[in-house]
Amino acid sequence: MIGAALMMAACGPKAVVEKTLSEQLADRLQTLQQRGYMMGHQDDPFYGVTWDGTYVSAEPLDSSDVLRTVGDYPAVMGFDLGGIEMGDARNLDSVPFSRIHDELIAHCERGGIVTLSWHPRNPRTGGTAWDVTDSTVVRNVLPGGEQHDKFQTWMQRVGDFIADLKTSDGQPVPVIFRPWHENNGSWFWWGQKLCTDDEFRALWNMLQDYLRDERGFSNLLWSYSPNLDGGWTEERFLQRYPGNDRVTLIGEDAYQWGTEEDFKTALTADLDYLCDFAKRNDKLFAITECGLKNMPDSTWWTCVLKPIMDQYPISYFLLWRNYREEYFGPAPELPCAADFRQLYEAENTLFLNDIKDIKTNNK
Ligand code: BMA
Repeated sequence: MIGAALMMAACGPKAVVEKTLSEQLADRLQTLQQRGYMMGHQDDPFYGVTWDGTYVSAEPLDSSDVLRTVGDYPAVMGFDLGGIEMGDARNLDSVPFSRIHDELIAHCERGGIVTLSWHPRNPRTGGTAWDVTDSTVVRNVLPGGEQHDKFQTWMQRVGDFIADLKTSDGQPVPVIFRPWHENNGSWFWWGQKLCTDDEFRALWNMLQDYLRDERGFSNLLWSYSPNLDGGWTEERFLQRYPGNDRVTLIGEDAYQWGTEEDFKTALTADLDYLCDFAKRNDKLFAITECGLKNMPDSTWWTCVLKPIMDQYPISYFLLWRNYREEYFGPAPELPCAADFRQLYEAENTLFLNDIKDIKTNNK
């Protein structure tokens, strides 16, 4: 699906066609999608509903609420870089970056797939990513803006973290990279009402040009994921879409915050549009974040989410983190555990053991 990078062999008459790591990952995702959709979980190995492997110790506990519930790891693990831009030792959720580095590589080495998001601080006010008090932030980090130099340092720190993501044999780890997410909402400083469409695209391009071209990272598979909208039209979606040459996977973050009916209606409408867009444009599609906070409905996965997902070609869905007061995934102690086991048993839901025979290079 994705054009191969042509590389001439140093010697010999034949041209050797070699795919970049991100192209190989895209092929792997395509192949796996024939089997079903993968289950993903944010911050899976760091902490859970009843345990904490982050604050107590920087040492891995080899735990995971998904593993504890069904006996297998998620196929996809998500991690967040928020705080790396400040040079912090821990991310915005107190996970040491050294652990993020180690667990990300460990998951890749055990045959899993990894995705990185980034909730950078507000470079103008010093507040969090959610500080939307100033609508000139994006303009100011672009070239010529007051915060541009500072933001270059921030991008460099992201780049340095990515440069270190190598397996024990020195191979870079392929990563689904998902910056500037939920940009159609206005709760992040890069959101809909906080910058113009052109400013948003310039922000996307600046980061991508830096990481992809200047730093030369060909292991990043770029993912564009706005938030659940319920009313996508081609015109609306394309407003901020960075372009087919800049994106390999599209998706959206889809939480149920209101009623089940409203969620089902909105998600179905969105998947109708987005999956069609993905097909027409040769893109992968994923539900890049999702969940029902603290799971008041113990059959939500099999009665609400799964019946919808079953109707579409979806690469993966990623449940958000299991933090004590705010959890979106399963745990054996929760009433939703039985339902999650049913989800796990389904033929078309893929966990780590269902995907590890297909390697990134499809060997
Ligand atoms: C949000 C919440 C926050 C968290 C952030 C980054 O959705 O879970 O508590 O800090 O994601 O992980």
